[in-house]
Amino acid sequence: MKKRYLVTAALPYANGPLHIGHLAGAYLPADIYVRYLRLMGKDVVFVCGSDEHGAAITVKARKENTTPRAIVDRYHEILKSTFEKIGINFDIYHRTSEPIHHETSQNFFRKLYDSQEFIEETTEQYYDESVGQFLADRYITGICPVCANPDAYGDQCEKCGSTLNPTDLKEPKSMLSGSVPVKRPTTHWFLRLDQHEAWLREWINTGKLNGIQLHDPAKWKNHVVGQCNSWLDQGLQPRAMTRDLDWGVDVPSEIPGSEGKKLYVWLDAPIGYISATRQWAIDQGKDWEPYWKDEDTALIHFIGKDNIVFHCLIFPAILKAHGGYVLPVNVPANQFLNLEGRKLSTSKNWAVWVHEYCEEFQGQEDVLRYNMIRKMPEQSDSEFTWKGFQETNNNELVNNLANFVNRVMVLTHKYYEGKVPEFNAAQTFKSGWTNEKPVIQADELKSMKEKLEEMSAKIESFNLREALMHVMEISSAGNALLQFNEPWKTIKTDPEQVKAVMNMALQVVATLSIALYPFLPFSSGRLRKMLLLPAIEDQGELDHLLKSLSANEPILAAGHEIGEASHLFSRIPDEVIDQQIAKLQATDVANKQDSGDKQINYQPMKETIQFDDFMKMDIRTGTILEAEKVEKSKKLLKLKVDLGFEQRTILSGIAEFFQPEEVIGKEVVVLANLAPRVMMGTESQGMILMAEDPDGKLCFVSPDKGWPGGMGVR
Ligand code: B3M
Ligand code: ZN
Repeated sequence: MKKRYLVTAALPYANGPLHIGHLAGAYLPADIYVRYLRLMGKDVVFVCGSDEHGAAITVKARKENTTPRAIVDRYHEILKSTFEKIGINFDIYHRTSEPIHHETSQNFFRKLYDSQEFIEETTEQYYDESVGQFLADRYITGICPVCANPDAYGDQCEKCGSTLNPTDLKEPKSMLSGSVPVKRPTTHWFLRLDQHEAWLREWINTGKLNGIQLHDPAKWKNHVVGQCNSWLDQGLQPRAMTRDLDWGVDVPSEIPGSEGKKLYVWLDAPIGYISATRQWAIDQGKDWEPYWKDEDTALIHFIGKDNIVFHCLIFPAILKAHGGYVLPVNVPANQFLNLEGRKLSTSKNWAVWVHEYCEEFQGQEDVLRYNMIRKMPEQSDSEFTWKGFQETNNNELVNNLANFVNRVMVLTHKYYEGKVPEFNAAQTFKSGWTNEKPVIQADELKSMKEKLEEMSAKIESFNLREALMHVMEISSAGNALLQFNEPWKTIKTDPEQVKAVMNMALQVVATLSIALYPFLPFSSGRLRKMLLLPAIEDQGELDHLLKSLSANEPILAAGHEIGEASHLFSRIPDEVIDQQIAKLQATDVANKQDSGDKQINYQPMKETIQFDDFMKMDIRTGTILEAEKVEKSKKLLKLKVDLGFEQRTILSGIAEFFQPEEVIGKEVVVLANLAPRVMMGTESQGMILMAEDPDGKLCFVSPDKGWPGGMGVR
């Protein structure tokens, strides 16, 4: 392990509040990791802040008819207080509009300029003559060349996800005035990314730079390395590091041609991590430089998957070009969280807003944290549903954790007047881990220590969901300890054994009060209070606990007095969940009204059929293995579908709605005994079932993920 850690979480744009996708993507994983490092007694600085530049901000200001300054001031405050409420414990939450950040990023620019890392190039860019302004990529809309979406942006099509250049768009329009933009020459500074390609490729894939091992590539997530390599394989091109804008960090004025030019937001934003660290050091009377410059620092960036190339290729290239800075040892990016079957969307208000949650579910911050970890999109996209939220709370937090803690508290007060009972080390009882008889307390402490070590290993490899499950296993073992030994029955017949069992159960609660801290800090705090233990102070408490357990020392001494029991979690009733679902449905209705389709034209019902008619259909689950366009057909895709027991070729009329590469791997439902039919020269051996909306738009009807193929549907 390294001597010190600098952990960063992506700087959120100060153009909107925080939603659960942000939380699950970057902030919660970073917070868990940092809390864990502190429990292990490590030297850590955890920085974040608002990203207050770029088109994200100016577009929002224009929409709301106000200034960028007003927008960032408003959302910076909302973001900052939301992080506090949900327990994300940054050492500093900074802002890129602060003078210290402008200075830091200008110094970077100067250094790169002086060391000839830039080439100056004049290119043609879109210019809006009616407003007299060059157009940022986000200010140009037009038809997507890939999927024909009429509202694609100059940098990206949000419908098909393609990365675009403004000049790729068909029929481009300026968002500022609606007029057709013209091309005009403009000069910018481009970072020679092409010259950094070779070392980046080696560093990403082997962890080596100039023969020195800087990181272990086996610890990087596959999808992160995969995304980097796919960029590298396309060849890195010089990338403009400046923009024609009036909001952002000025290009240093002594540089000829700097007038009207601002730093590209993706140059200034990551440098924001450095400015934040500098400000933290000033506030704390510390030295910031070792955290960025000493080889014995582990720099770790927590981000969402849409930020991978910036943190794994472009920012490392900037750091290396500048010289003197460490490179990240890992960038454990997460994938995306979806909400009730759809992509989270700030503009469509399809989100659970964290500040609203904190208002409506006061005191239940950890329920959201727990759910976010259970659904954390660590390796692939995942999904949040309100029903799932309720079930997880009721089945896991209430039935397992809260029940266990409550039973231990109540019984300790009932039998021992709230004092940890003495126990005779030779007393045996049934193990909560295996139900084997007999064990002594030392065995149970050892099992618990092993679980904590598994938890640590999972956190260190960024498998936070599994890490939390290990903590919950400790709670389950505590429950089982009580269930197997039934102290409420044996209290009359074998009081000495009950003392041993209850003493052990209290050790489990005390252990949980530390092990839960990274994940559920509020509950950890409540547990510490209940046990009358000092609050966690980030002083290596877990490290000490592991040492005590290794030495077979109990955590709570016999005779220690505990406090009152209070409820950790309570059941969430249906009404609360229904309300949240209704809120989302209202959003949906509002969105539909906005887009004009006020009246839905439902298809008339077909005539009634008998059960036997239905039973004639052989409907099966399957998975699409291959997909290709059918020559000369606009509608058909040719699919190879795995039905488990055999593979079928099926022609499906979905080509207008899906690209072949989108449907590969899709789990589908197939009408399998439909008579084969030849279309465009190919025999189609079945039909994929799709849902159709009034406009004829199609969507898949899919079984649950991982459901086996070939299973009957009825
Ligand atoms: N603000 C993009 C985002 O919020 C950007 C991250 C900056 S991290 C240096 O997804
Ligand atoms: Zn598109």
